[in-house]
Amino acid sequence: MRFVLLAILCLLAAGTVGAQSTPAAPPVGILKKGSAPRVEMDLDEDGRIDYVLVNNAKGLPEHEEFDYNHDGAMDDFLYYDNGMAAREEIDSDYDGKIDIWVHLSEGRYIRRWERDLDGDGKPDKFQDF
Ligand SMILES: [Ca+2]
Ligand SMILES: [Ca+2]
Ligand SMILES: [Ca+2]
Repeated sequence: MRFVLLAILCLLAAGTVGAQSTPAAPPVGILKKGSAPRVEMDLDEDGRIDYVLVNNAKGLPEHEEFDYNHDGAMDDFLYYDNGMAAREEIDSDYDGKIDIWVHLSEGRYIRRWERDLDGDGKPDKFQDF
């Protein structure tokens, strides 16, 4: 479910990067190879950024951020390693502290997850796969 949403967001983000000919697109200069373009989107158009994509110098995704409840604070952070999703950190109760960590292998298989159950920002429970 989350990855379906992610795939949609990736498509949207890719569309934004590709739309360089429209006046609203960022200048071509900051998207050139070797730079680290940052894509910010306001998907619900409330004036607050709710999606961020940062690419590394090779043009591969470095990390993504999502604001799922649209309160202006990011709740889901996805970190990439060599262009593949490696770790996802989620603030599932929107209190500003990460409480779910998901470690991925090969960009999509869940290798391990951790949960913070008492709200101290540190994992208390984990499961390896
Ligand atoms: Ca928004
Ligand atoms: Ca939020
Ligand atoms: Ca939390």
